[in-house]
Amino acid sequence: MDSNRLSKAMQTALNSQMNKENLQAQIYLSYGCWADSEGYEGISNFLFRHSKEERDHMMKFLEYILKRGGKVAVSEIPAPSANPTSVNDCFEKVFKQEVDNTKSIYSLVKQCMEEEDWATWNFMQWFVMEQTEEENLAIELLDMIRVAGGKDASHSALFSLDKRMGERGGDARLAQEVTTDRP
Ligand code: OFO
Repeated sequence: MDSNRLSKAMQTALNSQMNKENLQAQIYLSYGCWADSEGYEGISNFLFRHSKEERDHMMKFLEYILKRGGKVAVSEIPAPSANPTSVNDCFEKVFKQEVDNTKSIYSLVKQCMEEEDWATWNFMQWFVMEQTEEENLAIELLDMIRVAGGKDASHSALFSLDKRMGERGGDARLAQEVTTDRP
């Protein structure tokens, strides 16, 4: 008897989003290494923490697929996109990535509605809220770099910004609440 409560198309879409979250984690990891090698310890720390949050998102998808009796397909992760060329570029890239991920989440929600898969629709609402928080966070980063002088930010402005980033607590509130034990 087939106990898989996900349609084939939904299972594929959830797996694809799961792997996308994993790619997001790799991208933040890679940017974190870039920031550290440029001497921005605070920004690097922020990006590493965010990488961990993206991995938790991946686990959240993984556990949901299993819970619904579906099959998880962990795929290879493409190489992360090119490293940033500056802090300004880094924050712009973070913003674009988050907006791109929001589009994927919305498309999954649309699919839930079309299939009338209300369990998955309900599960996806957490991600809708989370993406709003992550976009807000990315906008905040863009504001911070704009105030620091954008592309032409001075060394001392970047130094202060890095220090502030190092002093920040966790990132998005919802993401902090997720752990692999408590997805
Ligand atoms: Fe997974 O939240 Fe950002 O992308």
